[in-house]
Amino acid sequence: EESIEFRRRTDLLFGLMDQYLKNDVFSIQKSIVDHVEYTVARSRFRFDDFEAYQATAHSARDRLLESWNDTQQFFKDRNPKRVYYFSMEFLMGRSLLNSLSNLGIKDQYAQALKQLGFDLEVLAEQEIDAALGNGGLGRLAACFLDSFATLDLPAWGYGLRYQYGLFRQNIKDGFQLEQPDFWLNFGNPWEVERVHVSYSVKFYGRVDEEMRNGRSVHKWIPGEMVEAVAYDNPIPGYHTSNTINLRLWAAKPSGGFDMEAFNTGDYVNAILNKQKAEAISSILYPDDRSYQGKELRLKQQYFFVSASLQDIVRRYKDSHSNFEEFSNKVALHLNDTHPAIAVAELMRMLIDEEWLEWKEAWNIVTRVFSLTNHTIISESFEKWPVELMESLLPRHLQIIYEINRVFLEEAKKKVGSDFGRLARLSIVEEGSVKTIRMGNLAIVACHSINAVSQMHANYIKSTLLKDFCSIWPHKFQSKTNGVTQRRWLAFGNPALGDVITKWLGTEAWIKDLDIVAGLRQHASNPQLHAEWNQARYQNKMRLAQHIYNISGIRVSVDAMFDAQVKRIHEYKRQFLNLLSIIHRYDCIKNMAADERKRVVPRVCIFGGKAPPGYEFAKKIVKLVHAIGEKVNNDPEVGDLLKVIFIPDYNVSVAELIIPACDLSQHISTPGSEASGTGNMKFAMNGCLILGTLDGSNIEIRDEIGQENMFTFGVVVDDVPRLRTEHRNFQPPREFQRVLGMIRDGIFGFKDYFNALCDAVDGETGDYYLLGRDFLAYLEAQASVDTAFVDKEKWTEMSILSTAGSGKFSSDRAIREYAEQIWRVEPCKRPV
Ligand code: F58
Repeated sequence: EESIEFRRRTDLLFGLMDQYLKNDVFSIQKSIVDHVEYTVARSRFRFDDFEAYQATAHSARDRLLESWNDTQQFFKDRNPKRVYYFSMEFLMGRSLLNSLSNLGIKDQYAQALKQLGFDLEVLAEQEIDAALGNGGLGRLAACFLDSFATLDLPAWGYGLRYQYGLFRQNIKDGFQLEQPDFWLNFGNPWEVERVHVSYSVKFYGRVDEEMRNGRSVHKWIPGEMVEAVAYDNPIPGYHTSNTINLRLWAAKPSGGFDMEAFNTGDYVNAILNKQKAEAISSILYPDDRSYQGKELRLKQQYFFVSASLQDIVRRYKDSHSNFEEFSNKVALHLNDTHPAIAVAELMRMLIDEEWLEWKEAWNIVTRVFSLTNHTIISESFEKWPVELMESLLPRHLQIIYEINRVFLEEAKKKVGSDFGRLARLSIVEEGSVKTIRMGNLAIVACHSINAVSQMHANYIKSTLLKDFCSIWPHKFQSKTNGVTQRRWLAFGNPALGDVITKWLGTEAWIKDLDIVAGLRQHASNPQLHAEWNQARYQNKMRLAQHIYNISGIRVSVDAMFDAQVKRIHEYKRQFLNLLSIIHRYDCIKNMAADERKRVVPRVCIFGGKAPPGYEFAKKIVKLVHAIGEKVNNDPEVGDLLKVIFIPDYNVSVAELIIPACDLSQHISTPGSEASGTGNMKFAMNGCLILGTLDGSNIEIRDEIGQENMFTFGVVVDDVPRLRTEHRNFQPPREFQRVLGMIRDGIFGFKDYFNALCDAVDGETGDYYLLGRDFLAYLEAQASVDTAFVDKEKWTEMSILSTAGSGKFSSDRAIREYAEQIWRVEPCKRPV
């Protein structure tokens, strides 16, 4: 009887949903209008752009969910080895156009909306960016998700659902003001709340030890419990029916906790305490360069790691009765050391909850974990005070001590009694404050640790990771970063994308970027030049309009658009760029009128957020504005030079700027940028690069050719020596002159910028070597000007830039990770 009933229900369900939603224009229109009425609850006859966006997003979401459900079912049936990407940050940006384009239904949506009186591109602007990341690291994670899905890999992302993403940057009188990012205020159609997928996460308390069957058993009695609730974000692949998942955790008060407080009458305080739980997933920490030891950050890290591991172990146990197959079925990747507590948590789960022996558990842990390191600066390695760890995660501290004890024993066999070395290798740092080095913990446990560019790999192997490298050389490798050409070229720059497709005779480059090399054979074709420049011209017009809208400044699209857009940091040397702009201004002012006719007009564009507590960076923001104020209003200068700051740089602003620039600058002091990924986005879009020999600039040069970009400056091997020789170095006259102009108050705010000048010519020494590089930089800038005047040559270089960018697709990067680190294979759902 039961089976008859089951059949009846299945038939009914099958009849009701016998096929996927239809994607013809009429069906799409109907679904949008239905959502206007039933989801947004507006009249189908009257809805504005925002409501139209919401309805369109919900209609797209329906289609994503179909694909998501079936992909997940397919993975479940096939049960392949899966990779889980753990990251504290996912800088996703907007989803509407990306989802529709990946699903291959953008044109139908555009048409459907047009007939309803709406423009899809305009509606897309209504979406608030999902800014759950600071910069390169978070955006890399987002590009990787796109590649996972497109390459059909059985992968999931795991992270935190922050209620406040990265702060919004408002500019008032040229100063940066940070405003909260209320990104969830009007709902988020791109996520699905899974109230039934939730796990308890424990904090504080004590550990009891008892003997059971001759074995000592640890029991963690928590002092606080918080519920982690899953929010799933479907991530569609391009030209595939696979849609993967980004699962983000939100903190909610735990139901079963502290009932006593209610009963003892402390009703109000009990509720207030519960609300505190939600603080865990409330805010993304803005990049403050060095680790700060904030308890809430460690709580965030443990919270998302614990929930994710519980979820993964539960899924594994659905189809396995023991842990023998775990490392053949699961790969866990740590995006930097932020989720490194996962190492101790998985040990704890396997030993205390699954009753494995230490050795068995460690065997599993060391097979499943791998790590990417994204930094060169040792201060960014997180260290947690032992005292904090002992109070928040008492059981984990015990486990970490044991891991360390066993490891140091091993290490002694290799390095003998070189105690200095052992102290550097140790997971525990004995200083005035005893700390746990999360980097060391991760390195000890991971089977693979990778850098993000070749140069980064070489550099850290001989510095930061030297001691580890000497005992475990096989663990270290390099995986050069990449970016998704779908968001950053095909969808973000459709005008140029169409030209590329036409000349290659195929759209296949959207899935296989190496194919763009085929443009090389046409690089000097005048017809291609005309189409190439026409596309780029359109993009420049769009950016010029945006600049006018935000600043009231009209810029000439015939001028060179020169951008430096990225987080603001001393090592990225925005200050060097500003000093050269002052030099240019000074030269123009001192020229005779007929000489000025030979000046190549430039629009210097800056964008980027300064970390809120970083005074130097905040002064840079102000200095850009101060220089702009002076230069942009100088009638003698006119169109020859404009200095523009585009506020609130984020993914969608980047999508507007990158396709429109002629030149982009990546001028960090060699040995300070691990890789950089902005350079790849610009190069792909045919924008020429002015850069130092740092991070992935070097590989870009190798791919697109030295003759197609502009490089300058000191080389990494000389940097340490030059730093020590600072006292004997006399900075060039030109350098001193421009600093003098700032100090003299030519740009106003006299004295306010002294700290910037002191950092490069004061007693402390010019750590980032601006003075050393200044003349070489000016020379490089002069060759940029010369090249720009030769339009044909410039266009050819631009085409060759795109043609040489095949390597910098995140598809290449992810394929390498999958084959060489995770050993996972595609699992493609049939159409
Ligand atoms: C960046 N790191 C590197 N960190 O600086 C950049 O060279 C590289 O291309 C990129 O990673 C991707 O590999 C980075 O963005 C952060 O944002 C940290 C987040 C946590 C707080 C400290 C900064």
